[in-house]
Amino acid sequence: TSESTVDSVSVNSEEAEMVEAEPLVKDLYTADPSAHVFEDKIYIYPSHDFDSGIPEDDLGNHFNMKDYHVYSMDSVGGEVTDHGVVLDVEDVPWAKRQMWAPDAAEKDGNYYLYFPAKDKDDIFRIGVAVSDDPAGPFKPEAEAIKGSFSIDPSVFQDEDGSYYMYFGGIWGGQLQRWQTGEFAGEDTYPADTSAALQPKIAKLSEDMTSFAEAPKDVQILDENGELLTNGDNDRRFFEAAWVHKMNGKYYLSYSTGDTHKIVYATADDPYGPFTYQGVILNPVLGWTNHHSIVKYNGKWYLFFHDSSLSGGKTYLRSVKMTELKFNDDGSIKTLDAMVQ
Ligand code: FUB
Repeated sequence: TSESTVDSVSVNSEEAEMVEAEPLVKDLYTADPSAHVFEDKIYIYPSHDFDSGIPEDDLGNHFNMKDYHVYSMDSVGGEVTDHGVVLDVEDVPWAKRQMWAPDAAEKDGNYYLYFPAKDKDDIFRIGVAVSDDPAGPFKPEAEAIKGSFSIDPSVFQDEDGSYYMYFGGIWGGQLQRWQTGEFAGEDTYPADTSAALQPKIAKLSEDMTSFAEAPKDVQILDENGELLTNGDNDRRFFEAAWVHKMNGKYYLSYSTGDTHKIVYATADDPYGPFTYQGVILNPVLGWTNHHSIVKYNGKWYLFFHDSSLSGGKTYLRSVKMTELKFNDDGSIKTLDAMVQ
């Protein structure tokens, strides 16, 4: 196994390419990087980690973030500009705490920052804030997106001009509490041999600030066309859904959570069904693994995080980037991030 593992690893890491990447930001802790190319620059929309003193637990209460910064780069390897605080939880009327992994999208010269946070009842919802500048600051809508729940929104713009939000996360992300469509007071999960909980998809409305449809399940199938099961911890969805499109194929990548990998599945339609393909990134230093994938100047890049700068503290992470490579058949080459 690789020295970067924090738990058991079922993939053969001899097949993985080792990458050495420096933190892009060293004066703050940053995580969950959602990268986009806007106005010919790379913009990164990460979580902003800090030590709030809350002890670690399985619900992620130690991830107690309260604001977002935006970063930009004019070129790969170039200077990283910090655009400062672009949204603070104090300025979001409906939100109470835990500003987790955000994403951004552009439409008609406006920029939309999508973010999860717990509301006054400690239920995760997804909000949106708007700016005419990709670097913000962003003005939040007064209410969370109607019908939204759980965490980790990512917005994919298809070639036909449609925008879709993928979202959801189990354990602390509360997706397991929405199985009936209503918020349940306690956690229940499917049996290990039953279908796993799926990420959600909802098409966005023309104005980008609401869902145009009720969220639907995104099915992830195994090689036999069966839904991945809840007990298949090495492959089933946990959190951090991201979609990119290459050569007409939709690639859904996500974190397997308690097995700490970024894996992917492919489909011919944004709604799926997706078929599991393999591992993109083996476990990194720290419990969480969260990424984005973006094309810039003809090359694909993986943005990810690890806890190397904080010496392994899971709630103090740093964003990194590396080139992502594909095989001729469109499959993705597996990476291992070196522990530094
Ligand atoms: O950063 C807080 C949470 O940790 C994110 O929302 C998850 O994806 C995980 O990275």
